[in-house]
Amino acid sequence: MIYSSILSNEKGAFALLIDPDKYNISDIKGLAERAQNANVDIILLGGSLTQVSIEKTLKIIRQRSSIPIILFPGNALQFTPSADAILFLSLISGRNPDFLIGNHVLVSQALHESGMEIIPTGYILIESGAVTSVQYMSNTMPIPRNKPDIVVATALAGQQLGLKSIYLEAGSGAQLPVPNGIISEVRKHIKSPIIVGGGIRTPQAVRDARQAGANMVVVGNALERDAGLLNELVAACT
Ligand code: 1GP
Repeated sequence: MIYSSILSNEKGAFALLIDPDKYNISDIKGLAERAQNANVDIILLGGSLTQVSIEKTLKIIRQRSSIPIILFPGNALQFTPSADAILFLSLISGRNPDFLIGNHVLVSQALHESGMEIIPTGYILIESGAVTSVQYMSNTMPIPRNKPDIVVATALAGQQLGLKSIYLEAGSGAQLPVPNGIISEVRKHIKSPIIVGGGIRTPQAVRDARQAGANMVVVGNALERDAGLLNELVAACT
């Protein structure tokens, strides 16, 4: 089980986010091999808006690496039964029913039949500068970055609803990552694993997120720009 073996582990987990639309096929092959050699813990697959097939991308990754692949779907169209697990995201910082229950209903039967591991996750968007793709596509308002009390209350409500992890999200390519103060406040109140991503570009930012209490740190955009950063980013996630 990915949840118990990786996500709730005391050791930090490093997740590489692959948005299929951001790479060409030969880049995906190279990145998967690089991730395998760098001991990346998890590959997250998905994006706010994907035109390229998730299934096709997943198969290419599988040919080059044995790293568990978790779906990180922007919507129900991104479901494919061949992944190892799915972050079943409820966008609890927002008030858009499509991302709280609508997409879930659309995919529930196929997900049930797949037998895939499901990781119910409270997805919390934090304001990070400019409007992000996830904010625009989900038509939800992120929580202001100077309101840790609202983030904590939202995370607590997610835990009380039975969600098994909390994802603090600044948005892909965010100008500013989730503030460390917010991560540490949530950590004080939440027993569930905390995933942090969005705008993390340096080993120091990975270390900061871990020290503040993140169980898993997600990086995508920085590696789209320079895949050569991968080894040092993974090494920082201890
Ligand atoms: C986005 O949290 C992820 O959903 C990763 O963000 O692409 O900015 O690393 P970046």
